[in-house]
Amino acid sequence: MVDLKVLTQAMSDLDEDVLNKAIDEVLSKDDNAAEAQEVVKACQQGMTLVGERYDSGEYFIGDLVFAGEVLQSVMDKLKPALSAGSSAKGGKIVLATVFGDLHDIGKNIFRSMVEAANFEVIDLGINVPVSQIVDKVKEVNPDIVGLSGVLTLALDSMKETVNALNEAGLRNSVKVIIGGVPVNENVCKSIGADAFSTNAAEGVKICQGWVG
Ligand code: B12
Repeated sequence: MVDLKVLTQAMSDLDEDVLNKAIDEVLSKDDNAAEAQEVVKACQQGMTLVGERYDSGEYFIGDLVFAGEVLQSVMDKLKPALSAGSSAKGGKIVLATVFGDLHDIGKNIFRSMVEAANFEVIDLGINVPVSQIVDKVKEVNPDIVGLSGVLTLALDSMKETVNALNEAGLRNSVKVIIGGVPVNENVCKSIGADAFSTNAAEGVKICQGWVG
């Protein structure tokens, strides 16, 4: 097992060499799906430290953008190992970072993990207008709509999206899951979503439960 504390620190330090070495070690092993999941968790904790170093003034915007790229490349490398752990058939998800919000690191982690669980993901990107999400749901008839956001104002966009799905008569044909730092049970209820998660792996489990 790779040292997860070292990985968390390496993510926090944006040290690609250490990260790549550890990931190569995981990928060189057979039956590595569980360890790959642990690596994702460790890197996510490292990302929280990156956020703290930004808040304290040690890191700047450029470091945050770079951190997002590093984490995405970790996810890309680990994807084959993560998918090897899942043989169950997934469903179809329309996924978006909601209107007004440009943060997509968490959305992309969720996308990588849910794709690894054999779901088909139609990722609409960031800052996605409500009407675009509704139109895509009409067009592709997904099982699930996943809404991501980390800004407080993203919660309003999530609510507007759920309302618009209702008005378009589509709400009962999809499950809605919301994710990102500001979501919690109360928010989930007030938005009218079916589930929430601040953890991508847990979100994947919820989605798997829905498509059975
Ligand atoms: C990285 C970052 C940025 C990067 C974003 C790069 C990118 N490509 O995403 C950049 C530099 C561009 C940025 C910009 C801004 N940011 Co910023 N940013 C952050 C930071 C440091 C980390 C966020 C992050 O990526 N976390 C790591 C990911 C992995 O966590 P996550 O998103 O929660 O995702 C996990 C789960 O929630 C879940 N999940 C996520 N989505 C989904 C979806 C589904 C369906 C499911 C099931 C699960 C799920 O899975 C993920 C993995 O487990 C936070 C501070 C912090 N400490 O959090 C501030 C923060 C979010 N930013 C903030 C702000 C204010 C801004 C700016 C407005 C700054 C400015 N003045 O310009 C702009 C935003 C512009 C906009 N309209 O969006 C504030 C938000 C305050 C608020 N309450 O609204 C924060 C909290 C910083 C702060 N302390 O003030 N930011």
